Order: sequence, then C-alpha cells, then structure tokens
Amino acid sequence: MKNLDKVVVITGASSGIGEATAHLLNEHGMTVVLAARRIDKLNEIIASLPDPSHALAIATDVSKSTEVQNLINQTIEKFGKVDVLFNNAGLMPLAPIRDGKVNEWEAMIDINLKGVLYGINAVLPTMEQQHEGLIITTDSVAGHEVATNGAVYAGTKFAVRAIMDGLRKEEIGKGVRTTLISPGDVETDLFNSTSDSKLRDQIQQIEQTAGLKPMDVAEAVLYAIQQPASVGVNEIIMRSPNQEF
Ligand code: NJP
Repeated sequence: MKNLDKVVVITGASSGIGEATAHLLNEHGMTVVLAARRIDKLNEIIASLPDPSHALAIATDVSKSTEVQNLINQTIEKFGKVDVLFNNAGLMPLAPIRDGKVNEWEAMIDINLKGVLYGINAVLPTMEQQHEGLIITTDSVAGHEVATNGAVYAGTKFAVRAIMDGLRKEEIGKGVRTTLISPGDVETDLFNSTSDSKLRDQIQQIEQTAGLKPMDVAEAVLYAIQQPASVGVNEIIMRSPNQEF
C-alpha cells in the first residue's frame, strides 16, 4: 500500500460515507480532518482510526459559511495545507411537494447546496495559491434523474452537479481538479432525515436490501485522490446492480 501525504477535509464525517472515507484514507497514510455537527461522534471515530495522530475533529455546521471557513482555516493552521476537500454532508427528507414541508426544503438547500458552495469558497483561494487541489462532492443518482417524492432533494443535487461542472471549467489551468461522485442507494443513516414514516421505511428497506456499502463510495474517493495531478476524474456514477433508479 502506497502512503499518500495528503491533508483531506471531510464534511459529513460523523457517519455513513464520510466515516468510511475517513477510515480508508487514514489507512492509506492520509491526514483526515473530520467535520460534522456531532463532535462526540467525530472524536469516537478518530479514536477508532488506524492512525489517530493524523486526524482532527472540528465541529462544523456546513449551513453556516463562517463555520466552514473556520474549518478550512483551522486545517491550514494545524497542517499547513489542504490537498482535498470532500464535500459530503447532506440530508434527504423525501416528501411530495404538495406536503409543503418548507423547513425541510430550506434545510436541503442550506446543507446540500449552499454547504457545498461554502466549502468551495473557503478552500479555493488556498488551492489556487498551491496550484494544486482536489474538490470532491457527493452528489447522487438523484442529481441525474428525478424520483417521485424526491423533487427538492433532486433539485439540490442537480444544482450541485451544475456547480461542480462550472467550477471545473473555471479552474482550467489553475491546478484545481473536481470530482463528482453520484451513488445510488447506500446503506447509511440517510433515511432517518425523512419525516414521513411510510416513505422512511421504504427507503430504509431499499438501502438495506439493494444498497451499496459506504466503503464502496469511499473506494471511489480514494481512486480519485490517487490519480496524478495530470488526471481529473470528473464524474463517477455508481449503483448496486440490484437498483434500477
Ligand atoms: O448519510 P448519513 P450518507 N453540517 O446520514 C452530516 C449522499 N448520498 O453518508 O452533523 C454538517 O450517514 C451528518 O453529520 P451531523 C447524501 O446526499 C447518499 O449516506 O453530525 N454536517 C452526517 O455525518 C449526502 O450528501 C445516498 O449530523 C451535516 C452526514 O452529513 C452524502 O451522500 C445516496 C449537516 C450524513 O451522513 C452522505 O450521506 C446518494 C450540517 N448541517 C447520495 N447535516 C444514500 N445513503 O443512499 C448533516 O445518492 N450533516
């Protein structure tokens, strides 16, 4: 196994895909900065990493631009650089538009969409100065196709795909690469953010029977990071072979 001397900031690192990615990258010699709101959970995860001395937990709410900026500032202060930002925090409260769950729409827009923009904004000046950097964002198959009862979630994920593609174009020649990872169902706690109990049970059932494992997505993140600076892996779409959507 080749050890990679990289500093990687991971949002949404307190469970699921982010947690698995923190383990895998740390196992490959990388320094991982874990960000999420549940700091106790982040500290527990750090204690379980292969090399906790190369890890740091920073309580961060990605819907607050100042907290995201603080996350990047603290990372640079402590480790002197940031090689990779993995914008992964998200939630998926599915419901028909007709139900008018305005608070849930706002949360999805603030976290899934504005959270990604805040991350890009916080890290871009440093990456341009380094003339090297990689911004990876967890999108979704719902960023390519709209499911019934998932219009607003899909709206945030379509928008993230547009932003990441625009960013790729703007950063040509500046050394900053972009990767959009669009998984299908993954067996995580994501279903918990759906307040409609019937829909929540359906999603949980699908994720547990036809879902990818969080580590499958972590492997895609590792693949993107392992490429040389001359190779940008711009998009990865991955599904379990048991999933249609
Ligand atoms: O879900 P889960 P996943 N500020 O619930 C964090 C996408 N995706 O790993 O703050 C900061 O285990 C939360 O931390 P905490 C999905 O859209 C998934 O599946 O402590 N962090 C936790 O660490 C999302 O973008 C599937 O509560 C905030 C993490 O987000 C990404 O995968 C399919 C936050 C959520 O972990 C990771 O989700 C797909 C905030 N304000 C795309 N709010 C799937 N699982 O099926 C939440 O296509 N978090």
